[in-house]
Amino acid sequence: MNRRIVVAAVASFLLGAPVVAEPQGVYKPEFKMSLVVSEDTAWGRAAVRFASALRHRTRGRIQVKNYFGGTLFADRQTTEFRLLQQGDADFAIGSTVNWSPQVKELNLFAMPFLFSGYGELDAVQAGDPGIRLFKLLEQKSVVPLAWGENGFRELTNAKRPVRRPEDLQGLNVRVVGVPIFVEMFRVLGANPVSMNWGEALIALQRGRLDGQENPLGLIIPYRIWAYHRHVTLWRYAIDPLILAINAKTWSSLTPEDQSVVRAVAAEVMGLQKKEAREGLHHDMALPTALEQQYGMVVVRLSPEERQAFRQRVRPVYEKWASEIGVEMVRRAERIVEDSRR
Ligand code: X2X
Repeated sequence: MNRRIVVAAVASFLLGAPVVAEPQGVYKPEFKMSLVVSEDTAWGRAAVRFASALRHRTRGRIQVKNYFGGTLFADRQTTEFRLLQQGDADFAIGSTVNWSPQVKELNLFAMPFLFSGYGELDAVQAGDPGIRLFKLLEQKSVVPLAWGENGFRELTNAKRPVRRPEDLQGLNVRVVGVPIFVEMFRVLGANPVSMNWGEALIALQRGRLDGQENPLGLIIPYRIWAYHRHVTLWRYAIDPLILAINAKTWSSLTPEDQSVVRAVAAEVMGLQKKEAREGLHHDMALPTALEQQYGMVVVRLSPEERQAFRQRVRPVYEKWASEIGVEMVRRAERIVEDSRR
């Protein structure tokens, strides 16, 4: 071979763009993020922070677009997980309630009156049940990145203060369309109505719902106080969030970008959890703000009153212990007990 050609080939090998260095990830222009709620919640704000921190830290390589208010799913919010599995959503910050039809073990958090404090929840998430749940998601083509929190689900209604199971008799209560909630409200004597959150907001405005159940953090941004005067703090179920990514999208990222995504997810969701748990409205505790600024009547249950509800829904609890897997439920119960001591 002509010497000049060899030199030129070597030079181009050394200088040419493709071989100089491993190219940094070049990705599709938009990664889709699914959310059921608006950006006006701790949950939604986390998505805004996540997108902007990722853009920054990857110098624009990863551009996440947030689809708030369930705009990515044409169907029920209980199919959000499928969207993520199929890659129609690259990311989602989803509620374990909404994902429980596809991952039935996630019903653990909806087990009535199992959790009453955050310490117990953290211990369960950090322990075997939490680790196993994350593995189960991975087996379903979804890579979980971090836990977050919607919060303890409380009850609001337009009719009367609810202190005893009897007080729920005959109330139309909107619930997410998952069986465990429907069964619980039936056992309590209410008429559970399943609908998407978006539909629930319209039904609320039209005065069609006597009651609904959601964490306190959603009552102000969604003006639930304008339709329901009463709120019962009963902590009947906890609603963790999970920030997760579709497995194919995940493997399309360079190892460096995967580490950035993991780190940003942990930071942002740590902050989200903190914000949700602080439960403040302009420096005021949410129950106080709901009472003093929004005119709600807040019912705080005594341990005995809470126990009465717990007793009533026991058959539902037992049924779901076997659906979820008795071993995981008993393990969670033990961790809860231990962390209360
Ligand atoms: O639909 C609800 O109630 C909400 C917003 O809390 C969930 O997505 C589970």
